[in-house]
Amino acid sequence: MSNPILKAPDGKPSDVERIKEESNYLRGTLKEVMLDRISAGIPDDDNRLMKHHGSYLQDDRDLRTERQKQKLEPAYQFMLRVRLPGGVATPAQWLTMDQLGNQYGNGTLKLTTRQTFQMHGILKWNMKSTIQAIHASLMDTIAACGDVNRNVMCISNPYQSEIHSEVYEWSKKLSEYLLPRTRAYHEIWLDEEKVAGTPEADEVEPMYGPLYLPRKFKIGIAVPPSNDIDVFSQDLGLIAVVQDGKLTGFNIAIGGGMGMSHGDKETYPQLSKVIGFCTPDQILEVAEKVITIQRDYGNRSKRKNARFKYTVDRLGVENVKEELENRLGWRLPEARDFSFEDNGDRYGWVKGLQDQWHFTLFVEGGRITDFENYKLMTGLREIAKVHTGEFRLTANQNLIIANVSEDKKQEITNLLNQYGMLNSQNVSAIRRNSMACVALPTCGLAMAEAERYLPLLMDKIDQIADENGLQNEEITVRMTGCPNGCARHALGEIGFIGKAPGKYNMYLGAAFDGSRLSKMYRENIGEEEILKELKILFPKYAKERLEGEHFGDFVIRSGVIEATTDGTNFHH
Ligand code: SRM
Ligand code: SF4
Repeated sequence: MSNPILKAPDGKPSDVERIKEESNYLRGTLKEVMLDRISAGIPDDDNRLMKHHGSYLQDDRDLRTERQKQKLEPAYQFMLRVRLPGGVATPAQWLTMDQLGNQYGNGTLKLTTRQTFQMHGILKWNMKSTIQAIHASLMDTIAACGDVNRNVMCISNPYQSEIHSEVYEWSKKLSEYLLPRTRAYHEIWLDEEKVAGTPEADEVEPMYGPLYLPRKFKIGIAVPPSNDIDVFSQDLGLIAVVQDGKLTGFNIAIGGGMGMSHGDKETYPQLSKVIGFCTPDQILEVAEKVITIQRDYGNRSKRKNARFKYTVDRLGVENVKEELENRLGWRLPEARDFSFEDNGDRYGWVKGLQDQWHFTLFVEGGRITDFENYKLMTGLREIAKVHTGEFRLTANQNLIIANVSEDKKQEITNLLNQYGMLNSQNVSAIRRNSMACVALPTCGLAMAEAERYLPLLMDKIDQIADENGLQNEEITVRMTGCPNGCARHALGEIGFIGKAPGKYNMYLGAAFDGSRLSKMYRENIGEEEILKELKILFPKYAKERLEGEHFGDFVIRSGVIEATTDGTNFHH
C-alpha cells in the first residue's frame, strides 16, 4: 500500500514532459532531422530527446559574435558522452575514442567527473558514424544524458583493488538493468529495423513508463575509506560494506545533488542521507524501487525542483524510506558503520593484487589532447598500443593505467617518461586536488570560464601556498562556470562558481572527505580579490591549524565561515 500522504506536486507539466510524451519513446523526428543538410543544428524538441541518446547540440561560443556579425547560423556541433559504468575502458576502446576524437571531434577527449569520455565538436553529418564506431567498440552512449539513470559511478582507486572488481561488476549490472528499453537508439543510430505494431507502454518501458523520469538520476558506489566518487552527491549513493575482504552489502543513501540557480533559494545542493542497508543481490531491486518513487512523486512541472533531492526533502526522508519498504515488501536493515578519509585520487604507481601495478595520472581539467609542450594524447595512445590491462577514468577527471603486469611496468614507465607524464605529476598537492568543469567555449550554460581558467589561477594559488609552506597540503579546489555544479563545486574545500565573465562566488568549508557542503564566503569577486582572500586565509591556516586539520574544517573552527549542516541551510 502506498503512503496516502505522498503526493506529486500539482501544476502544469513542463514542456519537456510534453516532448517526451509525444516522442514515441525518444524517437521524435531525430532520424529525419539528422539527415537534413540545410542546417547543422536540429530543432529544440529533438535536441531534448537527443540527450537521452547521450548527446547535446552546442555551438562554439568563442565564434558566436563573429558568426552573428556575418549573419551565419551559430557554429553548431554536438557533444557526445559515452556510457561507461565505473569508468573502465579497454586499451582497444581507448584507441577507438582517441581515433574518433581526432577524426570527428575537436582533437580532444574530456574525461568527465562521472568517469566517462566526452567528445566535443562533432558535426551533425558525422554523428551516426561516430556512434556506430563506439558501438563497434562495445560501448554506447545510451542514457548518458537525459531524464533517466546516468552513468553509474564506482570507486576506481587502485589501493582497494581487492574489492574493485566486485563493486565494478555491480556498477555494470546497475547500469544495464536501469537502461531505457526503447529501441529508439538502435533504430536511429544503428539502423535497426522498426518492429511493426504498437506495443503497450509497459511492454516498452516497464520501469520508466512513457514519460521517463522528471529529471536526471545518478547512482554511485563508494568503498570506504575512499569517497572518490562523492557518494553523498548522488541521487542514490551506495556505500560498500566490506568484511574480511568480502563485499557483504551496501549502505543506501538517498537524495543528493549539487545543482542550484543563482538567487533562487528554492534550489540548493544537498547531500544524501543514509537510510539503511541491503545485500548485494538486493541492490538492483532497491535501485529500481527508488527510481519508481522519483518517477511517481518527482516534480514534473518545475524542472528546477525536479531532482530526487527535492522529492526527498518535500516528502520527508522517513516517508520515502517507508514507501521504499512498501514497494520492496521488506524492511531495510540498519545501516552499518563506515567512515571516509578523502574524496580525491592518489597518484603514481601502486601495487595491487596478483602483482599487478596501477599508475594514477593527474590530468588537469580532465582534458586529453596534444598541448604545445606536452603530447599527452599521443603518449596515451602509445601506452594503449602496448597496455594489456585496462584504463580507469576517475571521478576526479584523472586516469588510471590499471592492471599493468610486472614485465610491462618498465615499458609503460618509459612511455610515461618519454611523453612528459611522469614530470607532469610534480605539481602541488592543491593542484592535484583541483577540478574544473568544461564551461566555455562549448557549454551553453557557462557564465564564466572554468577548465580553461583554473590552471592559470592555480599558478597564482600555488605561489601563495608556497609562501606559506602549504605546497604539500591536500586542499580540494573546485571550479564551475555556473551553479549547476558539474565539478561538484559545493564539495570543494575552496569552491568557485561562475557568475559572469571573470567573476565568481567563492565558497569555503566543505569537508575533505565529501561529507559536508561549503557555504558562500564572498560574492561576485574577480581574480585580484580571490588572491587577496587567500593571502589572508592561507597564512592563518598555516599558523593556527591543529595537527592534521583539513582546511575545510579549519575555516569553520576558526570562525571564518559557518558550517552548512544541511542543503536546506546552504544559503543561510
Ligand atoms: Fe553536468 C548540464 C557537463 C557532471 C550537474 N553538464 C551539463 C551540460 C550538459 C550543459 C547543458 O545542459 O547544456 C554540460 C556540458 C558541457 C560541455 O560542453 O561538455 C555538463 N556535467 C558535465 C561534465 C562533462 C563536467 C566535467 O567537466 O566533467 C560532467 C559529465 C558527467 C558525466 O559523464 O555524466 C558533468 N553535472 C555533472 C555533475 C557531477 C556529478 O554528476 O557527479 C553534476 C552535479 C551533480 C548533480 O547532478 O546534482 C552536474 N550538469 C549538471 C546540471 C544541474 C542539474 C541539477 O538538477 O541540479 C546541469 C543542468 C541541467 O541539467 O539542467 C548540467
Ligand atoms: Fe556547464 Fe555549468 Fe556544468 Fe560547468 S557547471 S559544465 S558551466 S553546466
